Amino acid sequence: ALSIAALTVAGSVTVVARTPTAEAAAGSLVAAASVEDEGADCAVSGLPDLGSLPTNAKLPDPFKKLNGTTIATKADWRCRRAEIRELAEKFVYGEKPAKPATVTGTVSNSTITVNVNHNGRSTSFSARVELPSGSGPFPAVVVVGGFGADTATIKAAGAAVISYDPLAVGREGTPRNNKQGALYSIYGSSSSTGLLAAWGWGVSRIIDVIEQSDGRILKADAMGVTGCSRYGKGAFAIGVFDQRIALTMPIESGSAGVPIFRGIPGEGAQSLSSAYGEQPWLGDAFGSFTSSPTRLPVDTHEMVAMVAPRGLFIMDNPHIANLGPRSASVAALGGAEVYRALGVGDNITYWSDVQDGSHCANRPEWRDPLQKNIRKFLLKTGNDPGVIRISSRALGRLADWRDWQTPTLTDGPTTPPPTTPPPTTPPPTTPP
Ligand code: MCU
Repeated sequence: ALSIAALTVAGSVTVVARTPTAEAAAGSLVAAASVEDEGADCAVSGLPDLGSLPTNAKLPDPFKKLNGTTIATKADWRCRRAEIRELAEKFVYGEKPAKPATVTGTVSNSTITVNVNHNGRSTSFSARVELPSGSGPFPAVVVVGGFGADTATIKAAGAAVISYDPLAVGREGTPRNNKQGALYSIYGSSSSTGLLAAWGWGVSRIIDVIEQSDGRILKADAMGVTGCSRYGKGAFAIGVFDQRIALTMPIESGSAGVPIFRGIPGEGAQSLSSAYGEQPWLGDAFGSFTSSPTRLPVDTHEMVAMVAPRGLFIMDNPHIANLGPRSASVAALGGAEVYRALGVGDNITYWSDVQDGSHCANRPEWRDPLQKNIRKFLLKTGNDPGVIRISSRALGRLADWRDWQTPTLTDGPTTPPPTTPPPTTPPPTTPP
C-alpha cells in the first residue's frame, strides 16, 4: 500500500511526499526487462479504425481493455500495455520495426558501431562512448542529440555516456514522403514511421549490440536515455518503446513529447499542427488528429504508463508556456496512476520546480534527483523514492482530465478474456 500526502510548500511547489512502500522497505528493485517488448506475444484484437473513433474530451482510461473490461490483476497490465503500444504506433508514432534479421557491431571504450541487414538492405551507424572513472563494466546513459543533458553528473555518478546522433537514423528537414536516415534506408523513404520511433529503433539496435558484446565494457541491463527539447521527445519515445531501458529521462520535451495531446486550453503550448508540421517527428497517421486530439484513443499519460515499472524521471521547465508544462504534469500524474496501481509509485519522478527560465539549461535542481535515479535504476546501489515536484507556475489537475478511477490491482494470475455466452436455444414450443 502506498500512502500519498499532497502538500503545498511555501506556495511555490506542489510536492507529493510518499511514505516508503513495502517494496521499497524490502529493498526490492524493479529491473528492466530482458527483451525489447515483453508483450510481443499478446494477441491484440479490437484495434479501432480511424473512421470509427469516438470523441472523448477526457484522457482515455489506461486500465480499460479494448474489449471494454477493466484489468483486475497486475499481471493483466502486460497485455493491456501491448494494446496501448499498438494504439500508439497506429495513431501516433508509426510502427517501430522489430529487431531486423541481422544486427552486428562492436563495443569499445570509445565507440559503438551498429550494422543492420534486413530484406536485402543494409545500413550502419555509430555512437561515441565516454567511460566514467573506475573499472567496468559500466551502466550507460544514451544522450540523444548533444545538448541539455548533464553529462558531467551522469559520469560522476558512475555511468558511461553514449552520445547518440539520432539524425543519422532519422534525419530532420525532409518531407514526409522522402524520409532519410538508417531506418528509412532499410524500410523505405516513404515509411509512415515518424522520426521519434525511428530514433527509438536506432537505440534498440545499439542495445542489441551491447547485449551481443562480451559485456566487459558496458552492461546492457543497466541502460538509461536522456535528451532535451526535440531530443526530449526522442528520449521519451525511446524509453517508451524499449523495455530494456531501465531509466528514461526526458527533459523539456514539449508537444509530441510528454504533454497530453488533448492539451490544456489556453496554456500556450506549441500546437499539434505546428509540431506535426515542423518535422516528421510523429508518424504520418497523426495528421488526422492535429485539430481533433479528442478523437485519439490513446494519450501521453499512457506512454508514461508504458514505461512502468521502469524508472522514469521527467524534467520540465515551468517558465516556457510553449513547452506545455501544465499539460506535461497532467500526463505524468495520469501515468503515475498506473505506476501506483502496479505498486511501483516510487519509480516515477516529475520535476518542474526550477529557477532558470532558459530552455535546456544546466540546472542545479536536477543534479541530486539525477544522481539518485542513476543509483537506483542503473547502479542499483540506492532506493530513493521518486518525487512529484511540480512548480505552482505550471500545475495541471488530473481530476479535470479523467472520468475513470484507479483500480486496486491484485497479485493474482491474468484475468481470462470474457467468454461469449453460448447462444440460447429457445425452448421448444409444445403444441397445445
Ligand atoms: C521543444 O522542442 C522543440 C520544439 O518543439 C520546436 O518547435 C522548436 O523548433 O525546437 C525545440 C527544440 O528542439 O529546441 C532545441
